Amino acid sequence: MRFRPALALACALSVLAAAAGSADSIWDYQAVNPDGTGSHPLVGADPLPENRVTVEGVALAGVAEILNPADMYTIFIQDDTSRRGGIQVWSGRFYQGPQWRPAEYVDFQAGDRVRVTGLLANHNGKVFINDRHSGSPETRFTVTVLGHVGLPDPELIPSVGNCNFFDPTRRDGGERYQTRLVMLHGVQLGAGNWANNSLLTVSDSTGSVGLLLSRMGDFTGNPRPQGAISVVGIMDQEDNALPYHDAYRIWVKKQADVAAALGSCREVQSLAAGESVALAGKVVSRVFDGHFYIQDEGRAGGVRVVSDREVTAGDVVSVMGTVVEQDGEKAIAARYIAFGKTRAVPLTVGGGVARLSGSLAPDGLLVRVPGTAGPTSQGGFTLYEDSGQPVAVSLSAAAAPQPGARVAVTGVAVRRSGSMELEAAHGGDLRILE
Ligand SMILES: [Ca+2]
Repeated sequence: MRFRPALALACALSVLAAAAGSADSIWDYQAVNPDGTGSHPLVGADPLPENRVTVEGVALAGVAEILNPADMYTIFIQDDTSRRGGIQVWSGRFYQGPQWRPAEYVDFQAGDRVRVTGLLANHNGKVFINDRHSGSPETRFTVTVLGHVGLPDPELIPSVGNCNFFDPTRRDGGERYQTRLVMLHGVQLGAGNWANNSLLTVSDSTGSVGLLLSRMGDFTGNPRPQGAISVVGIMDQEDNALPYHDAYRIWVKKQADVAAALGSCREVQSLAAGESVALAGKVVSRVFDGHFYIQDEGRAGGVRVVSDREVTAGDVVSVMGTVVEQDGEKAIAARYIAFGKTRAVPLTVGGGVARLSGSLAPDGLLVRVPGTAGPTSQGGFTLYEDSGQPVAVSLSAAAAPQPGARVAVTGVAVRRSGSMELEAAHGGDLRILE
């Protein structure tokens, strides 16, 4: 057969294209089994050159912002080409001995775009890249700083109940946000020391989740926040027993990433300059050079935001920053702006939904209803509300609770054939009450 260079080139290109097209994303590497371990075939694969993966993204913290670089090296990488996916990279001095730190583990800053090539492994609910706890150069990962793009905008998590449970489909829950920069607004701080390396909790009406203060942070000696707070940090999981369904936490870098959570824009006017504050789900009204205005959706008030971020009238944003005075008015100098989301906390209907009708009926609304589990049925169960009335609950991806269990069901209230039903999306919508 005659050699046909054009065809050979075309074949080579198509092979290359196929290889490029099949390159998996960080999100693909993070896919989970029902027990929370990684399901990608390269997770835990033999330490061979062909089993190494290459990922790129933005470092969410600098080399000395989270763990002590004298003992550990870690990068939290967020996929900046997609709205989903992040991966941690980790090595410890203990396993590397006197070679610490190997030359491959270079310095980097928060906001640097990095490329890492290495081996995937499971770690307590995360698929990460590590050196397999070996000092061998063959298992080391390599890190390249590609440039500096700055931190991504955090993503507002609608409520604690959206991030404190395991959803293997990753449409919601901790896996949806894992190893990405996130914001929680309007949460209460639980018990525990306000100090570096302290693990606390934050909660709202939908549940609680961990809050880990960075070992290398500036929390020790700074005042413990009071009242409702807003936090920006890295969504993380550290569950030391299978199944890896629990122990989600927001890993916060600095005191400045925690602020008083305000409800309305107007509240800024009564605060002193220098206070850290946050507002969630506000509407951009007008944009000027170096600042813009946001207002409450109900138009109760508005406030200036000092920021060069590109926004457009009508954008919904959440803002965290410091109260300043500018041109004679109180404003927020933005440290973070989260785009396009608002808080979506279910309406708690303590007396039940079955009795509500007409203009009071919460048709199509997300509600949270406490009650007692009754008999299971095809695709769901009956909930006996505290009023004594039965309501059908449909579960698309969760097992029904034991009859007699005290539960709170979150779901969309829908009217079918004249009676109200609750449609729950996932296991996080079903909480057993103590
Ligand atoms: Ca996980």
